[in-house]
Formats: sequence, C-alpha cells, structure tokens
Amino acid sequence: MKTACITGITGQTGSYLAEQLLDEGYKVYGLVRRSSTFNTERIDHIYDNENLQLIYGDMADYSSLLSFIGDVKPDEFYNMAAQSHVRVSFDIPEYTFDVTGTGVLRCLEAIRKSSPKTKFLQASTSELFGNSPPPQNEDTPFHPRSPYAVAKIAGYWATVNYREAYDIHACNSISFNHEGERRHETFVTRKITRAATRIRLGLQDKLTLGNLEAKRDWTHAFDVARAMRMIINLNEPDDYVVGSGEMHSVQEFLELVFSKLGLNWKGFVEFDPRYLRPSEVDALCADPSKLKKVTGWEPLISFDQMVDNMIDHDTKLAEKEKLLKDSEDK
Ligand code: NAP
Ligand code: G4F
Repeated sequence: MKTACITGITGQTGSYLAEQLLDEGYKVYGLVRRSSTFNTERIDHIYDNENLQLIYGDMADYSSLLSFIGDVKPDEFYNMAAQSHVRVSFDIPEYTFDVTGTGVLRCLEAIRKSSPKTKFLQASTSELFGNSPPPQNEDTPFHPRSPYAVAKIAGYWATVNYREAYDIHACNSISFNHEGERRHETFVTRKITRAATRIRLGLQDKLTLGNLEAKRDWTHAFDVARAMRMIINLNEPDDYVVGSGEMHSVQEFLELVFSKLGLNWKGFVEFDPRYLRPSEVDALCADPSKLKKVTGWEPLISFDQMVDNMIDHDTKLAEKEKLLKDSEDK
C-alpha cells in the first residue's frame, strides 16, 4: 500500500488531496495543528476512513515534523500547510515567514535526515510572480508583493535547492488561485458567494469589498489537487505552473454571481479601504502549457461550473440558516 503525508490536510486543497489519495488506495497521514476550536470540518466526511490517520504537529515545530516524516517514511509528502492569507500576511509578517517559508525548509530537512526517498511537493503560488504581467509561466521572473509571497519564494527555492543539492525528488506546483465550496469565507470568491446567497434570502443587506479591479485565474481546488498528484508522480522532479489559463476580474466574478441569483450587485456592494493591500497583485493568468504537455492535465470543472457549485452549496447553507431564524422568530 502506498503512503502519503499531507500537511494542511484540514485546509481546502489538503482535504481534496486526502480524498483523492484515499480513493486511489493510499494510506494517508495528515498533520493537524492544535486549535481551541474544531478545525477538521473539511475532512469530517472521511474522518472514519481506516486508511486515514491524523497526527498532531505544527509547521513551527521541527521536532513534530521530524517525527511525522521519520515515523511514517511516506512515499509522497504534500506540503499544503501555510498562513495562506495575503492581506493578513501584512499584519503578521514574521509569523507568516516562519510557518509559510521556514516551515518548508523544516519539512525538507526532516525528509533529508529521516526519509530521503520520499517524494516532496511544495504548494507554491502564482503570488511569486507578483507584478510580472500575465500570462505567467515557469520562465516568468518573480516579483513578490507581500510578506506571504516573500515567504513562498523562500519555500520555492528551498525545494529547488534540496532537489539540486541532495537529489531529493522535490517539486513545486506553482498554483494559481483555486476555489470552491470549501474555500474559507475570508477569500474574495467565497466571501461573494456566501454574501450574495444570504442577501437573496434577506439574511444580510450589504457586502463590503476592497479592490474590484484585480484579475485572477480561478480554478477549482479539486482540479489543482489532481495536478499536484500528477506532478509528484512524474519520473523527473520539476516545477510546474498550474492554472486554467482563463482570467476574470473580481468585479466580473461579482457580476456573474449576483446575476445568476437574479440580483444587481450595485445595490448591495460597498467599498472599504481596510480590504486594500499595501501593495497589490494586479493580474495573474496561468500559461499551463508545460504541465499540459507533460501530463495531459486539463481542469475537469469549468469556471462557470465552479461558480454554480459554490452558489448551490451556499444557497443550501443560507436556506438552513433562514429556516432556523424563522423558527426562532415564531
Ligand atoms: P488553507 O485552506 O488556508 O489551508 C491551510 C492549511 O494549513 C490548513 O490546514 C491550516 O490548518 C494549515 N496550517 C496553517 N498554519 C499551520 C501551522 N502552523 N502548522 C500546521 N498547519 C498549519 O489553504 P489552501 O487554499 O488549502 O492552500 C493550500 C496551500 O496552497 C497553502 O500552502 C497555500 O499557501 C497554497 N496556495 C493556495 C492557493 C489557493 O488559491 N488556494 C494558490 C496557491 C498556493 P487549520 O485548518 O488549523 O487552519
Ligand atoms: O481571494 P484573495 O484574498 O486571494 P489572493 O490574494 O489572490 O490569494 C490567494 O491566491 C494566491 C494564489 O495567487 C494564494 F497563494 C493565496 O494563498 C490565496 O489563496 O484576493 C483576490 C483579490 C485580491 O486582489 C484582493 O485585493 O481580491 C481582492 N479583493 C477585493 N476585495 C479582496 C476583497 N480580497 C479579499 N480577501 N477580501 C475582500 O474583501
């Protein structure tokens, strides 16, 4: 039986990876950090799977990573854990660098010391490109625009360095934005689908946003997890851009979601400068030709289908909330 370790298994992409690897017959070990509230909601549906084992650890704690990797000696290791919010990284830059940057080095060093045959995949990001204009591919220069992106650059190069210096099978998935029903509500797509579906049922009356002009390449996280599994299993470790190649602005996303719900966004959206970043990334759009050529990867879920899935999911949540509210009001 093949084995895989996932850090960040309780996060959006980690949860899809876990599901897909279990479906493929892997034994999956997930690193979970201690929290005073439940943080396993995204993996509740696979919690009882006999091939899933959760282990406490933290990206800031080398000894826990060394035990995690040394005890399991997995065939594959997916490093999904990070302080992943770009805006928040301006508020907690040092913490972000430790968990999102140095944490990668800790994982790689633990692999080198205790399980050098383990294949490693780092969740790198299109934020590395920053303000290099689109389309971006593996040859596009990096120009990070946030403490998060600076930390991710360190993680990217640590991965390349451990491949070159120690012959570790280490690769980067340079993923563009990925979204879906499991996206946290502080990221703009989910913030919009949650708000619009609640507004339609009278549970909320306005939505406060920042920069509507930013453009992103939004793919479903399910498809990005598929790409990561393909990348780690190639014979030669290498770095690949992962994204759909389709770009939309935040305003286009907003218009689409509200219009699908029969609403005009202009009546509900307010601007709040608190959501602006000290330095913004204006436009990201993947050129995934290298990945497509080598693996044949294509997204299975289109942008429009992803938006529909998110709206359907959040409509159900809003309907439940409305039912509860109406019964309490009676
Ligand atoms: P996410 O939903 O924010 O999940 C992050 C995961 O990291 C969660 O499981 C979180 O645990 C865990 N984590 C955070 N700090 C930790 C620590 N100190 N120790 C151990 N675990 C810790 O992120 P995602 O959207 O799934 O993204 C997965 C990875 O891909 C991240 O590294 C992200 O930076 C990167 N990435 C994401 C995108 C995207 O658009 N989604 C694009 C490019 C790259 P809790 O559940 O306890 O918070
Ligand atoms: O949804 P976002 O917060 O995602 P962002 O900054 O692109 O970062 C995400 O994608 C990266 C890959 O490129 C990942 F590496 C990273 O971990 C994360 O998953 O913001 C998208 C855009 C930004 O330009 C932001 O300024 O939406 C704009 N925006 C406008 N109003 C907002 C809001 N973003 C958020 N979060 N909240 C708003 O109210």
